[in-house]
Amino acid sequence: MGFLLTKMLAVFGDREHKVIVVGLDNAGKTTVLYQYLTKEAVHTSPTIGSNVEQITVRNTHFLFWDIGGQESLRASWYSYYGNTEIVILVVDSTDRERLTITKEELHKMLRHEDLQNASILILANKQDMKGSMTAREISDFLTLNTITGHPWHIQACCALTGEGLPASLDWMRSQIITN
Ligand code: G3D
Repeated sequence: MGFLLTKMLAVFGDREHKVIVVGLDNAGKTTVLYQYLTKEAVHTSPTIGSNVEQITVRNTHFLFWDIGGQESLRASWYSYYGNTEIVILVVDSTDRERLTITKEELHKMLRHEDLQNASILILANKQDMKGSMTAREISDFLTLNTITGHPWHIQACCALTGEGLPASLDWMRSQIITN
């Protein structure tokens, strides 16, 4: 089968592209996921364990794994890394105090061998809230400009209204088409 045909089947065919959604508890992971699913904000409860959802965006099938962010669960994030094509790191843009923890978790993930081919999408969530950090501030704090081995993108968003999320899906899809 020709390279082009193989590529087209991968992008537009039945293949599912694994996405893991990580971030500290309360960052908005579940709300983001359900917003992707329903285009409407839903009431959520803290993620326990993992939720898996399939979402199709213009014929590209994503399999989203929503991974719990509580401290006790973060130690097992690595067990979900195999075959991941995209990592979504959801950040609560109002949570200045825990941004250091997010930074450590991010750079630890980037070093993990199972994620060497993954693209990284950072969602600067809760932009609707007063005093939230801008995507630029979060980018500087997380030193995203030092990431050289992975394609990455930061997107400001509000998971409650969905603002910014369509653009994030477009970026994810562009990564699948590029790779
Ligand atoms: P998690 O899955 O990362 O633990 P959740 O986080 O999706 O459960 O969200 C945690 C809380 O943040 C929820 O509030 C949710 O409604 C809220 N939230 C998520 N995204 C946004 C956002 O963009 N803006 C605002 N203002 N709130 C958001 P509750 O009150 O249900 O705990």
